[in-house]
Amino acid sequence: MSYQNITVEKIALRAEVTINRPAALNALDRLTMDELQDAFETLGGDPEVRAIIITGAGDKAFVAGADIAAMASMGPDEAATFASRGQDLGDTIGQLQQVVIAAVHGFALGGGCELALACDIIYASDKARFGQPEVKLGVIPGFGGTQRLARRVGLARAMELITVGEPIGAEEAARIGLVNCVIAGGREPLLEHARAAATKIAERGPVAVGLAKRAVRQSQELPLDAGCRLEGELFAQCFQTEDQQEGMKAFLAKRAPVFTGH
Ligand code: CO8
Repeated sequence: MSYQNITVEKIALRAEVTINRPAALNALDRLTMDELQDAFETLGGDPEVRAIIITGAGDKAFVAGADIAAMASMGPDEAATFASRGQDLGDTIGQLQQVVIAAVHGFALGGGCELALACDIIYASDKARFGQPEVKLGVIPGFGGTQRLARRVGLARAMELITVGEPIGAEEAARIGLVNCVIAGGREPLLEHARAAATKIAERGPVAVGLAKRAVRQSQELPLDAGCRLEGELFAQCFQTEDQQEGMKAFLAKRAPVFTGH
């Protein structure tokens, strides 16, 4: 997989996607969005990839937002197309069987914060800063931020972040539940933490991980009873798999399971 603005590396059942436009603080332009869409669709169909990490290159930013230079001359139609690129990418990440981990070091602003919010797990370095500053530019979040931020941190916090537009640091982001945890020491220790989690996920039953992700995500939109019914159906589906047989046999035989994803 060869791209201009991103790199994709596959190592031992996990993949790392790195947004690589450090001169523009990894801002998302059309090409970068298209490359991300292609990369996630391709990785989604790859049985050799069981967990995916997304991060930003360089020491300053995960992603400093959608590319303001590219957006400046857009009219409403072009803006709608651009936003739907972002929405499609968020949907793709949510629908992948693999868990997607955002490893955020430096700025995650606007579309960058929204990209992280579309992921399943967010780890932050102590130098991470999160924000939705769109109102400072006379626009609103367009990549799911008004929806996913409120669902993750609650209405009050989301309303403040989106209407005041000031960024928050990593510790505050952890305190309000925007990120899973904060890793001290900068980008490398953050990536090591994300890789360790991805490696553990890759050792689990891949069908089970995918169904668990679906159960958690899909039930966010459902009443409790419907969510529990969905969980029951997906739980039963696990019992059609070789991995269920293998996982339980291995436990009873006191050995490590070998999951194949079937
Ligand atoms: N877009 C384009 N270029 C950017 C962006 C950006 N979002 N952010 C930074 N850059 C560029 C700067 O223009 C600068 O370029 P140059 O060196 O050529 O002048 C370079 O990156 C370095 O940036 P700074 O010199 O500004 O670095 P500082 O350390 O002084 O400041 C900041 C860092 C605070 C991050 C600052 O760059 C900043 O405020 N950036 C803009 C942040 C922002 O407003 N983001 C939100 C954008 S709007 C948005 O994301 C809407 C999403 C909805 C649609 C999504 C659909 C996909």
